[in-house]
Amino acid sequence: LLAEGISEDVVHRGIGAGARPPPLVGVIMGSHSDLPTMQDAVDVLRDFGVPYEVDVVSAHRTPEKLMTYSRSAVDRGLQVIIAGAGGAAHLPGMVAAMTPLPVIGVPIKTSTLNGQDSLLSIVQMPRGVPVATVAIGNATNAGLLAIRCLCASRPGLRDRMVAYQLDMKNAVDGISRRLLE
Ligand code: RP5
Repeated sequence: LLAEGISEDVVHRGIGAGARPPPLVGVIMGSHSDLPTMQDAVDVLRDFGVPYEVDVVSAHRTPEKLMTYSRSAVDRGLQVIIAGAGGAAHLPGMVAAMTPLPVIGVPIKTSTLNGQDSLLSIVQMPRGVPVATVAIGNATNAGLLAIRCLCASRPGLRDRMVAYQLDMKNAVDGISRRLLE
């Protein structure tokens, strides 16, 4: 990944590597070209102090890697997977088919169809194989939703989410006050 121009800051794997805790959230994407969008999910996880890993896994170009990644996710300690893909965006659905973990899909905006293709590919899953789909390009919400999944059994993390929500409320209140002045 580093050779492909993805910063060391983003590649945060360290599975059992000592200093860093093992990742709880896996952030994957179909192509390096998805990183500018997916970086927002990474930023949210980092801001909340949630250990994560980042990798490029393509349903079409690296199908064997997709299978290995999905099948090993539970044993590696992952609890949520965020998967971004564009166009014929099969990645999130294929991952969901091969793991019991919650999968959050991020439809990447495309130049030809503005991401409508990605959205429909990801959201129209068959009954029994859910993918939680966020809005086109909204990897921030994917990060926040992953944290909300983890919140159920982590009171400290839940407190941070409540603080985040309060910050948003205060920001809106501040704007309203200024408008009324
Ligand atoms: C998808 O194809 C990727 O998720 C990406 O959004 C899209 C285009 O990939 P590149 O041709 O830019 O590598 O699989």
